[in-house]
Amino acid sequence: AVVPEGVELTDGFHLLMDALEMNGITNIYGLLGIPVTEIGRMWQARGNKFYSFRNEQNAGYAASVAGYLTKKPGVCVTVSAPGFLNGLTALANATTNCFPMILISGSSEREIVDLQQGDYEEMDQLNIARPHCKASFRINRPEDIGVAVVRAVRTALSGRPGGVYLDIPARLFSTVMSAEEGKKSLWVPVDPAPAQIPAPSAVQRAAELIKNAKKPLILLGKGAAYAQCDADIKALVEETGIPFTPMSMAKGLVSDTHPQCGAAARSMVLQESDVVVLIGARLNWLLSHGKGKTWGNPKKFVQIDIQANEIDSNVQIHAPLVGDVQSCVNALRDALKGMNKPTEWMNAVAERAAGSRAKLATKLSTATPVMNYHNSLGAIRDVLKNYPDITLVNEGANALDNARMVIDQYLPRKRVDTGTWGVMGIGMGSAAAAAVETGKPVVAICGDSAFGFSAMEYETLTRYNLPVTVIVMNNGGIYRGDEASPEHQFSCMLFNPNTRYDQLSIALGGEGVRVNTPEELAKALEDSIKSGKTTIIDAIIDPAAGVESGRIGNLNIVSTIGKK
Ligand code: OXT
Ligand code: ADP
Ligand code: MG
Repeated sequence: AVVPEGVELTDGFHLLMDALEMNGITNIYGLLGIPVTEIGRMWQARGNKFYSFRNEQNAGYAASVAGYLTKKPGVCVTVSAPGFLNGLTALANATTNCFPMILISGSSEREIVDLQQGDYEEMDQLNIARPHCKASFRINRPEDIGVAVVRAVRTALSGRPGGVYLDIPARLFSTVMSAEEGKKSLWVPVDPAPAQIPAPSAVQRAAELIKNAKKPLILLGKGAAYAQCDADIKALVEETGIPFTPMSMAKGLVSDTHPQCGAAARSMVLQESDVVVLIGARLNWLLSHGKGKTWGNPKKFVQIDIQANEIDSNVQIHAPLVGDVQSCVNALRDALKGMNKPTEWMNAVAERAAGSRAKLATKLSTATPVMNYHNSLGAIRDVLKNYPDITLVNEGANALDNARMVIDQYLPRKRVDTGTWGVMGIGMGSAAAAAVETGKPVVAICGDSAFGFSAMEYETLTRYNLPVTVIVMNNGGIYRGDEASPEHQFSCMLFNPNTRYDQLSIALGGEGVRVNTPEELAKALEDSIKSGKTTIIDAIIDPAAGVESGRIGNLNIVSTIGKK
């Protein structure tokens, strides 16, 4: 539209920033260049934070973790085509994990892209993003920026949270309109993540099933952690006496040391329970699809989920409770008032869990010439016990699975890991976001392979002075560091054994320590947390200590005819 002379102007850049600010966004994670550079500068000039990364994938992981931790969409800004594609991996991962996130990318001009005339970084980003997120929107006019941001926020947050893509053709950023009209085009969505109340009949059905169970089990997933109704969930657990077991990122939602925690009796509770109450956890591969020998006795499921068609995704759900976790949990608490606690079962689970914990404890303190996953993680666990509000970021295979088992979590949303996809590379982006969003220290335990996926982002951590301690579990390879190499070649599973992750830290402006014993590791970790300085601890682990694929070796495919 032509704006009459003398009228105060605004443009696409400013309207976008106004709309984001109005929606409570203060932190943007991203990587700048043509055509989005000015967003970063002007966002900072307004007193907001732009966290500038070295690769968009890591900026995207940071945004998605910010979304998970805060229940507000995390925002990532990237340049066109290649930058967009790097960010898209993180957007897809966010959607897979049900984390709210908005990826905003600059894009090339439509008339050139649509005729495939070879524009600078030409790509049909809108359509490429579409299958990887909840919605993919393009903004064509400055007066639509407000509505687009509102739609993106509401889409990311409502129902099952997830990713949204916002495509902004370069020219729009500098397109002007009247400032007054622009201001009128912005608003904040009312109640963007509305409560969804389960039907009373569904609550009754679930309550009957639970009351009549002999061996009920509550299974907490990261959807329950995301819901931020921690006290209600703890009350459900305690009022009913039902043992619970957390999925990895739900660890600490109710403390791992709670007397009803069945994490250390996992295979027993999955097999022997007769009624399982899933709260914000999907029956996907991580739960063996609800069937097979993991699940032992026949059982009935109650499932609390906001996404109606998640119900019956794999096996029959006898009592679906479709709604938000908080409303469903509180409705169930009401309906279960006065329920008899399953005392015998509670005791049996507690006994098994105590036995497993005691057995594991003996392995955690063993002295070995070289550190293994048990004694190293045991040392870490003893230090972290005293810092319950540190966020633990965790990736790797053995480094992931053993840390999940050994390290207790005491508070909700203090563990961020490889999630639903089991993706390597979430480490440094997640650590950055956790430090920024919580304002508290972060410890990242990473396999040496896992760390490599985002290692250069360590410079991002030192640049912003983030209190992150990265412990690289240096066993010299993927799964193991002692694989035999074929003649005249270096094994495809190994890394250079001379790699010095501690020196990498120093080179990138941080502190670096190399440790060879559990005692040295504990001291280095304690010192690093106390100093608040960005640190890498290069922890030398026995190359023979790991196992192929960690705890999920059963999913690994091997040749049926063997080596030829
Ligand atoms: O009851 P039982 O007896 O069964 O015992 C259970 C619990 O009761 C007990 N337990 C306890 N005992 C005592 N005390 C306590 N406190 C306690 N707590 C629990 O312990 C056992 C186990 O319990 P858990 O862990 O709860 O249960 P379980 O059975 O393991 O649970 C099943 C799962 C599936 C829920 C669980 O295992 C899980 O969450 N797994 C996630 C696995 C995962 O996602 N792995 C990552 C992917 S692996 C692979 O693909 C890798 N890649 C390929 C690649 C990837 N992923 N991404 C990209 C972008 N590119 C490539 C690569 C490259 S891993 C990898 C790198 C690996 O090398 P690194 O160097 O990084 O790492 P290292 O291996 O260290 O070298
Ligand atoms: P985990 O990996 O911990 O088992 P999943 O990511 O598989 O957890 O499952 C999370 C589930 O939680 C998803 O099915 C999602 O729809 C659901 N969810 C997310 N937020 C809410 C909420 N506020 N209320 C109800 N369900 C939710
Ligand atoms: Mg390794």
